[in-house]
Amino acid sequence: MYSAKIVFSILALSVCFFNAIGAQQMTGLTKKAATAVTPTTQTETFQVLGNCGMCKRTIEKAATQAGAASANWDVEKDLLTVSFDPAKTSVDVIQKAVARSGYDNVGYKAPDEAYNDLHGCCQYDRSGAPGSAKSCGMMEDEAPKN
Ligand SMILES: [Cu+2]
Repeated sequence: MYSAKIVFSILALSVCFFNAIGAQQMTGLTKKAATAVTPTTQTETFQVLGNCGMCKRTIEKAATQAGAASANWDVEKDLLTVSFDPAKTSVDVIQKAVARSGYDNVGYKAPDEAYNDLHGCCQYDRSGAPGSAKSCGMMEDEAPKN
């Protein structure tokens, strides 16, 4: 009789114990989920016309100066992929900056002065046909490295 009582109380105790652990794990999980939401990064890909490796550096520099955390321009596809914190910048701001550096893109057309200031081989075909003029593809190795 006596031992049965002990067994029962041990059982009851262990149930309480495991419930307590379960509750702790739950709160730990919800806390983690709440903090993980804070840093947001948005990634967008859009068309930017250009010719070569020199264009690539100018376009990517304009995008990062406009607040992009990372920028990668694909010379073959004429596509710029940017990732950024939407609290700090936007696709619109980045596209404007890229246009101001001389490169037509889906959002904005570059000012003529900016386009004319580009290196001769970087003066891409403005007709909009992607990849239509890779006139300085062979000069990529000679382009100045910054
Ligand atoms: Cu170029």
